[in-house]
Amino acid sequence: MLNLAMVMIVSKPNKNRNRNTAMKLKSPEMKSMFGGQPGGGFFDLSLLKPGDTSKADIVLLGIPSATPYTSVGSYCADAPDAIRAAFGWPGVLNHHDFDIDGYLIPEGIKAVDWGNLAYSETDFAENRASIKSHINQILKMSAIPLVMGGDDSIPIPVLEAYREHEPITILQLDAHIDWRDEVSGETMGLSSNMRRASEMGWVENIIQVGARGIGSARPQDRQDAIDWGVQFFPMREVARNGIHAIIEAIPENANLYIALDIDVMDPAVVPSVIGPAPGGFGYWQMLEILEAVATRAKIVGFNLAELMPSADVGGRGALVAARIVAMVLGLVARQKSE
Ligand SMILES: [Mn+2]
Repeated sequence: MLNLAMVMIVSKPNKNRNRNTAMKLKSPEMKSMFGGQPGGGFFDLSLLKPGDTSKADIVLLGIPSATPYTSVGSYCADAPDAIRAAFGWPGVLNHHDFDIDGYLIPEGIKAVDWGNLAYSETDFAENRASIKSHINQILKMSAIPLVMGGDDSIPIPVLEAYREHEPITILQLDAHIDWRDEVSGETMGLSSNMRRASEMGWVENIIQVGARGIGSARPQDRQDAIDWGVQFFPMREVARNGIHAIIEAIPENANLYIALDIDVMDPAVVPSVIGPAPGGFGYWQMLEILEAVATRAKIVGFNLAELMPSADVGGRGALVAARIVAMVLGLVARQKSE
């Protein structure tokens, strides 16, 4: 009774005050303070069209959808734009980046943003063909593609594009191993990407980091991966032993493709995913991995998948995703300038 009375006494005036301030409160953004990003691409890079033929060292590409499961549709289609909107304003690339200790993109390196690929909600084979041909165009320009997905079906057609190029090693960062052969008859969906990759003759090694919890794999899926030669670093092991063994597992000077499902991050850091799993990476741990990887191997491609803006909390997940893409951009730019 006493508690209830206290609640009633304090809650009534507070309620009114909250309502009044809520009406007056505005929510300004940093990028508004410094000039917004009208028409700008990721981190205010030049925003071009997919397939633009101007020479670049690094091409960012938004791929909203590839082969969505029809049960859920293209639930990550808004992610590329959410990632672009999360950070950046005119001139920010002229600032000192404290996470990489210098300009994010060293002078002399040209990175561009191709915007988003068009996609169909019904013709998934057409989506895959378009993705493959655009990535192939980037590779033929001797540029490095950095892909902003989209659900995790996107790596399948992206990896297809490496067929005519040097053999690759894949570093998958994901709470889930994605070795299902099919789901409801769909073999090209988000739960099958590493199995499909394993069937590509130009994929030499697969290293999978971050698997955790339950719901990532059936025992036979995991066994098939081990029989193929996958080196697993489940999250429990990484939490206990650190990242050194992961880096050692990557062949030196390998052509490394990084397939990152943002659910590899802890849900407290990135809440905006369809399958949150407790116990994931923090921001600094992810940076340590990416930086160490960049000293070991040549990054030939990258994708970030599975950010679901509709489940985001105050844009927090999109902001972390944007910083991860930015760090990969910075690391690849440094490799290009060497
Ligand atoms: Mn996943």
